[in-house]
Amino acid sequence: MITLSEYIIKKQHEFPEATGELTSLLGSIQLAAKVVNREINKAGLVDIIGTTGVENVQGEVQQKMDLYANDVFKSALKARGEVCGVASEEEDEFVTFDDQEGMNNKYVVLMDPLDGSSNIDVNVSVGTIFSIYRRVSKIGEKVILDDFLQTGDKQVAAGYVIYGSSTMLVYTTGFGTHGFTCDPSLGVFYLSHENMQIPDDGAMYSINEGNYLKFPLGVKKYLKYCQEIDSATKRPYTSRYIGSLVSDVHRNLLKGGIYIYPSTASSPQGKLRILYECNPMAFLVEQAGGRATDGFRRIMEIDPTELHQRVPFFCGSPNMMDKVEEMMAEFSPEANYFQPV
Ligand code: AMP
Ligand code: P6P
Repeated sequence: MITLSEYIIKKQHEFPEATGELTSLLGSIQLAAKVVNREINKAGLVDIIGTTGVENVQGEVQQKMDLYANDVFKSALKARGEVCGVASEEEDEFVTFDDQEGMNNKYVVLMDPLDGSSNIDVNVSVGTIFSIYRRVSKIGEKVILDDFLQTGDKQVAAGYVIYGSSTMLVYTTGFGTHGFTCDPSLGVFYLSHENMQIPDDGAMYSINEGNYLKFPLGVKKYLKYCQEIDSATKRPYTSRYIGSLVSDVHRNLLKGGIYIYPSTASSPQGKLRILYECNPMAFLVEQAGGRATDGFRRIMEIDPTELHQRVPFFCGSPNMMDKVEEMMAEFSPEANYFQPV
């Protein structure tokens, strides 16, 4: 039973030149995850559920847990002293660690500190998503926006924490996707899912079908395909949608499946943010043998232009991705994306 900390250090030794900065950074994320996990597990007992009444830059009402998780991860990252800046779903602008120590660091972190947090009040799984890059600006100077606006294939590491029936931390540094389960009696993450591999095929699809009328034509055609009766291809598939990206993708990673948050007529760019939701999840799923696109383009090749930029997000088993993209390609992007309600 190898712990997460032991595993991270073991992997560091495969890089003789490594200084230990990434190891230390990953350790600070692990610590923050344990602190957030402790509060989530008693959210009903302390005044930390419900909303703050404040809207974030996304126009979404911030949950008290959103802000709590955001502060815990920011503080852990700053205290550990390995990053020069942080971007977060809960922060309008990126956060600069502008003391000299901070400016001398070479990594930046982007995060969704608590994804799906509206589920907290109803005791449904939520998650944290993180993405780590090397800065592109000069070490010793303040971090700049370009340090965050990098394509997903430049990620050094990415991962998520799922606060579910058990708490897991799943991460990749480009050499496979690996899952660690927390033993709550010790507060220690142990390796439980080494080198996760998503099944090539699945029989489960995750999408908010309430938006059906606004979906692109290609998505509508794919949903009908999923619902047709064809025992040879295990259809009709099962519809499973938790309203928590981390939970839906984690289940699909293990069982096979596809998660789709497409553009809709009212939200042409979809809902999910490329930098701290889609890119890290795409990295993890690709490292597990799956695929992630916007229906046409590989997510990790899309050049981001804004910190909170949204993209349509299709992610999952490769054969299911092939099928939905085949149907998306039958329609022009205009017909696909701006189909009147
Ligand atoms: P560092 O000097 O600690 O910033 O590490 C330099 C590079 O080595 C990192 O950007 C990674 O590409 C790799 N590396 C270092 N430590 C680890 C680790 N614990 N796990 C995976 N890759 C690592
Ligand atoms: P909808 C949570 O707000 C989230 O960002 C993802 O975790 C989740 O999959 C999606 O949005 C749910 O959005 O519009 O279906 O409620």
